[in-house]
Amino acid sequence: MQAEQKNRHIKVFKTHFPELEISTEPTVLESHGCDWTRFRKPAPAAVVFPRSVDEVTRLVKLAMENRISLVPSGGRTGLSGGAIAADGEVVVSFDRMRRVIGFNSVDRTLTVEPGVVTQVIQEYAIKENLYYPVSFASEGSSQIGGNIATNAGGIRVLRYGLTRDWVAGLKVVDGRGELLVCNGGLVKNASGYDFRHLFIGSEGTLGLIVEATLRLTDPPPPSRVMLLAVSSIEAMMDVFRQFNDALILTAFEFLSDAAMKYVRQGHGLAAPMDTDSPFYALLEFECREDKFEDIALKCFENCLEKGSVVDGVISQSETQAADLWRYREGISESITPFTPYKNDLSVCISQVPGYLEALDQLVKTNYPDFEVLWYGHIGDGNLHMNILKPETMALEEFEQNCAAVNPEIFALTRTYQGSISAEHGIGLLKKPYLSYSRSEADIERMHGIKAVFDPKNIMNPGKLLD
Ligand code: 2HG
Ligand code: ZN
Repeated sequence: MQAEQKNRHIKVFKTHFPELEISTEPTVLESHGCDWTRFRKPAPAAVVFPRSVDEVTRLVKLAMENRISLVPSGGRTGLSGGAIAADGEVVVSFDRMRRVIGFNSVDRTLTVEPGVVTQVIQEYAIKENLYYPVSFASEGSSQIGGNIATNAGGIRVLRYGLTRDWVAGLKVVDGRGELLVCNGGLVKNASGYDFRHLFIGSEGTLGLIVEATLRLTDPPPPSRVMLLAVSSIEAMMDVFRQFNDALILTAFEFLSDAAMKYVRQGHGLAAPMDTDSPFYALLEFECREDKFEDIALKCFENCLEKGSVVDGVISQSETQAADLWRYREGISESITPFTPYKNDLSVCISQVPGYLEALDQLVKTNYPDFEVLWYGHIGDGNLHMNILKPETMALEEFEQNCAAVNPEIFALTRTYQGSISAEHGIGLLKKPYLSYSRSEADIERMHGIKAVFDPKNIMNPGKLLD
C-alpha cells in the first residue's frame, strides 16, 4: 500500500477519534504487525490500542465507513500468519484491555477482557480452587482473545478438549461495528444459531472479541508424567492404547529423536535416559491413589516385554514432572533460530500410524537434504512437522522449496480425511491449501457468513479466505 493511503488511514482516526491511542512508531509497527511466523514482513499503517468496548465499537464503525482494514492483535504467538499486517492495515491491539471483569463462584465462570494472558486465567482459577485446563507452551504470553479466535488446543486436549469447550459466552464487535452478545454464560440455550461458535476459530475475520466468559472446572487430581523411549510409530500407538485403556490420560505427546536432539541442545538438557530411540512418548496420567502408579508401571512392563518401549522414566515430584515436560514443551522455542517451515496436521487417532508412515516416506523422498522434525499431540491425532532452514539458504528459496511439496502432503492428508491445520489456524500461510480440507460448498458458505458479519471486508481481510 502506498504511503499516501496509509497516511489517510491514520488521519481518519486522528481526526474523528482523537482520544484513541494510536502509534506509528517503527518498532511498534514491527512488533505488533506480525505473529511468530517469519515468512512475511510486517507493514501496518498504524497500531491502535482501544481501552474499552465502546472504543472498539467506535473504531470499527470508523474503519467500516472509511474501508480501513483491521488486523486484530493479541499475544502474537500464532504460527499461521493470522495476525500479520503486511499491507497497510491498522492493527488493533488488545494490550490495554487486560482486566479481569468478574468471577462468579456459583456459575464457576470468569469474565475477562480479550487482552488477558492465558496464564493469568489459569492462575486466577487456581486461586479460586478451580481450574482452567487449556494449556500450551506459549500460555505465558498468548492472550485469551487470540486463543478464542484460533480455538487454541495444546497439550491436554485429549482430556479437556479445546478452547471452544470452555467458552460460555462472548461479546463481539462485528464488522458492521455492532456489539453482539453471544450466549451470556448460559449452560442451556436453545434459542437458535449459536454465534459464539462461529466466532471461535474465525481468526478475526468476522469481528473482534471484546469480552469472554470462560467456564472453570474442578482442579485435577495429582498426576504423574512418564517419558518413554519408543521403538517405532506403530509401537507408539500400541503404547497409547495400553495406557489409555488402563488409566485416565491427561496428555499423550510424542517427539522424534531429531526433536529430542534440538530441545536438549537448545535448552542444555541432559539425556533423559540411557537408551536412544527413534521416538519418545511423553504421557501424563491422573494418579488419585498409589494404585494408579502401579498400573502405569505394569503397562510399562508389558510394553517392555513386547518391545514397543525400550526405556523410560516416571516423575516422583512436581519438579520432576515439570523437568520431563521441558523435553516436549521446549522444542518449538529451541528450533526458532532455524526459521522452521511448519505444517500442523491431524487425522483421527486410529489413522495415525498409516498416515505418519506414508507422510514420513513422502517427506524423506521430497526433502532429502532438509532436516525434518516430528512432534505433537499424537494422543489426539495432531502432528507437528517442522523443516529446518539450512543456514546458507535464503528464506524465500527455502519457503518455496518447502511449499512445493505441500500439495502432495495435503493430498495425502485428504485421503485420510485429515485436516491441513489441526490447531494453528489457516491465517495467511495455509490459505492457498484450504480446499484440501474444506469442500467448495463449505468455502462458498464461509464467504456467505463473512458477508453477513463483515459486509465491507474490513475484518482481517485476506486471512483464511480470499
Ligand atoms: C506445540 O505443540 C505448538 O509445541 C507449536 O503447537 C508447534 O512448533 C510447532 O510446530
Ligand atoms: Zn501444538
